[in-house]
Amino acid sequence: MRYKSFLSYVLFFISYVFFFLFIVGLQDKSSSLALVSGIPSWIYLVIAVFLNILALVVPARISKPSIEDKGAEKLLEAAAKKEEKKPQISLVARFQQGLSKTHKGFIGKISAVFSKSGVIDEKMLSELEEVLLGTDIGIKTAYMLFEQVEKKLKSEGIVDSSQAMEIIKTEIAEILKKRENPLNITKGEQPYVIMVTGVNGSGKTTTIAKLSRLFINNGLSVIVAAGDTFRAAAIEQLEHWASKVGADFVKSQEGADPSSVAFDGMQAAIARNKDVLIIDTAGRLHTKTDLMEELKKTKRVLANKFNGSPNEILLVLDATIGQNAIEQTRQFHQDLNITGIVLTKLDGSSKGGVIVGIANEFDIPIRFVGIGEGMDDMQPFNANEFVEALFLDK
Ligand SMILES: Nc1nc2c(ncn2[C@@H]2O[C@H](COP(=O)(O)OP(=O)(O)O)[C@@H](O)[C@H]2O)c(=O)[nH]1
Ligand SMILES: [Mg+2]
Repeated sequence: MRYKSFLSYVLFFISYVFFFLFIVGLQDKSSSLALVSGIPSWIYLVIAVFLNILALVVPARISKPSIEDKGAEKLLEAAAKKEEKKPQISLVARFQQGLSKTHKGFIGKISAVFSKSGVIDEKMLSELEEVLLGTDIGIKTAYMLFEQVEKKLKSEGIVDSSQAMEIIKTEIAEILKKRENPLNITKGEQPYVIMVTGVNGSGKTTTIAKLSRLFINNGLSVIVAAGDTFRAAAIEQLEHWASKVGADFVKSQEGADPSSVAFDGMQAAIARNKDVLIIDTAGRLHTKTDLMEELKKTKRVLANKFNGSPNEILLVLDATIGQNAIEQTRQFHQDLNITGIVLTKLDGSSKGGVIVGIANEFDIPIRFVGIGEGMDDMQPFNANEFVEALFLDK
């Protein structure tokens, strides 16, 4: 039991005892319940009122707010605190810092092979192959990358390991460049509609807040619709972020049909003349077909309203799950025809190499990368910047 509520109950109880004494004193001056004879009964009333006020005020002052069971609130407070504490460093430095774990977990493993001996030979090549297969880029991409690198090393007669590292860097950059295609939104006659999908916890809601902030900073007006109706906390979380970044907000009650929330969002976006509508969606496990059916329905409802809507179906992927993100992409893409990817939590992951596998296996633009929980911790994906930061040995 929490101290705060326990103390309130005790104080309320005592105040009612005094109130009772006041009533008794009014009716029967000689009652044995009057504790001290001669005390006017209004004194009891004063004490009762005083204790009542005390019950309301004192516990709030002496106990810190508890965040044990507050779901969304807990997440939000933690995120806000982290944002406050974050040192003010440049965007590039933050990006490099965000990728430092992946640098160690991916590039570090490759360079460890080369650093054993400066000269490239067959033994080293087979070690390189093995190491690549053990990274998060996925087997298919690992084989392809190895073959390309081996071919180049042999055809160019390269024996120096630092040159070999450059070749790997170039190959990775080539793969990533194909998926560099920033999301450019211009004000149009109808709202630009973005449906945000992904499994629970991948970072959808946070990404929506970051996107809204970015668009608003670019002079676009934004409205968000709380289409994840499975949990009340998810609706609250989005509402909080929307008001924080200055976006309009549309919601329905918990358990409502997500496609109807999307429809309401569309109506509101049109009525309020908003440039961008961003729709949050539920993300229970993608293996449950009903989730995909529901997402497809939302997509249909949007398309029925305007041809070509939704303009963008973003898939939010959590970099910490490594290779599983490749399988998630496959499943979501198969059902929904994903038009853009956001890779989040690169800052907390050494498995960010998966981005290379996703870029190689799917013809889907990587729109943004998330490098933290704060509102500015997301950047449009730029292959060169990404590769430079990834290979940076700090
Ligand atoms: N470190 C880090 N955490 C993130 C990032 N994006 C989201 N998160 C955190 O991941 C958790 C789940 O995010 P949320 O947006 O609620 O996921 P959703 O269930 O897909 O809507 C929250 O604690 C977020 O603060 C990121 O880029 N980096
Ligand atoms: Mg969410």
